[in-house]
Amino acid sequence: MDFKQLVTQIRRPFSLIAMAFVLIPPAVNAQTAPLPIGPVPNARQIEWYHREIIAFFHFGMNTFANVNEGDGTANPQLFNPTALNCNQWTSVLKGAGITTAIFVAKHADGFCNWPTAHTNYSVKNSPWKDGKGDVVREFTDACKAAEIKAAIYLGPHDRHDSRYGTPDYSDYYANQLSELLRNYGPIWEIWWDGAGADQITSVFYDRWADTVRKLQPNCVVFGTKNSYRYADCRWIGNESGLSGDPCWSTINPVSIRDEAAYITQLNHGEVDGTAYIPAEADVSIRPSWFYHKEEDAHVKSVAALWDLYFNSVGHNSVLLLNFPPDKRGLIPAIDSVRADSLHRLINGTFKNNLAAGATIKSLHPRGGNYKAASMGDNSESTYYATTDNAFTDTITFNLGKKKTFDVLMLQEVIELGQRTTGWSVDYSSDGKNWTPIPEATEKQAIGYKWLVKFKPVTASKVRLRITSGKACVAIHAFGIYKEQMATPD
Ligand code: IPT
Repeated sequence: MDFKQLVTQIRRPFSLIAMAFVLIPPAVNAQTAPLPIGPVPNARQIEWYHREIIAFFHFGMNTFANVNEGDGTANPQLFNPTALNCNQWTSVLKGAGITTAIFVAKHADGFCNWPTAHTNYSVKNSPWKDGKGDVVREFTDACKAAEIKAAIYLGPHDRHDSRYGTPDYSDYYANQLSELLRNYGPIWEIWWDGAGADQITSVFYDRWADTVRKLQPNCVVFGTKNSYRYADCRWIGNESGLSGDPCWSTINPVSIRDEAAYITQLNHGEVDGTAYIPAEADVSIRPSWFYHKEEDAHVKSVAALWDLYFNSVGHNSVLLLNFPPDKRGLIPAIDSVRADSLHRLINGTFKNNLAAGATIKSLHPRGGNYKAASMGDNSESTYYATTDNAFTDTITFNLGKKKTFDVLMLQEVIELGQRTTGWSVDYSSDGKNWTPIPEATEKQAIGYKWLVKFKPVTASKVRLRITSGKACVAIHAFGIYKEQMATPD
């Protein structure tokens, strides 16, 4: 606190006690960290947010039956990939810069991609590798070799198993969970699809969650419907990868439980939601979840993937992008090329923050370690904050010279809760006349990351105005960029 601020404080009609507080501890106050507000993420969620994009692999009997929702009667003899190679899957992910992958071990048709001891409806009764194969093993081994985190989808819904919905099914599923979580190394996430799973009550999930927590304490839970109490992350309310604007990390858990009535809440979160359960936005790079040859011409374009990235990762969510392996057991080249291009677009664009090195002025700096320069320093641990009683701020970046940009990026300090509830960005070249960026005006949420793209603008000054918040401002990063594709490695 400088002298001028001190005088302003003292002039206010505060009580003597407040005045004494102002006079005595400012030096201490300036150095302490802001306190968290509202629900905050657990360690699993913090790590989850940092993955940004997770790959999904839908592969199984449906691939061979050429359907998306098998009825559970397809003959295991159909399952016969000719060239399955999970190292090829992980090399696609390497090219795409994706560090985590979820494999569908069992979809709702009930066919198991590993030789489980608990049903005959699995790869062990298929011609593939004479029934000696194990796709989960090949997947987890390939992930390990490529330093990719391996995760599992084990469909709660099962159209094959006659025990479905009964207490015996609870045993069956728990036994399968144990196999998968005990025998294949670290499993980073478990995906509890709500599709068709209404008969799976919370009694089932209490038991299954217990199994997950005992066997893999750090495993992230994608929870839906009756697994809502265990959810580390939630469904986004559509299968198009589109997170709402705003998209709060907080939500009331019943909105997850009773999803049909709360699709909007899933999509946007709830600003005063009582739990921190951010959204994982699932979408396929093709129209369907499983591979169909006729969709080869409909793989999402790079432009569509770029939009998707802004609407998911750029809306405070994690993007869960599905790459369906084909009947050979390989990711088709076209999908791989698109993913690689998306990666180059992300890398090319975000490698050069045009606001780095700017001279920054703000209205309410907290001082101490919470320097404005922290917003552009690429450090994980530093951030800018305002004084405790300043819930708004105007932060002006003087770029030193005119620069052209068409993308902006904001990050809050998620460990401190989602604080900002209103913000706008505008630009100027004389520091007097400010032009708003319409796409970045009267926005609400920031959270882990908020991205906006717009027609290129040229300016020497950019201003971030935090117009409302639940507590003092804590911004981890601010960046402006010019969209561009990095050249192939
Ligand atoms: C939908 C489920 O109802 C939801 O809980 C979640 O699992 C989601 O799938 C995943 O995409 S059902 C789908 C047909 C919209």
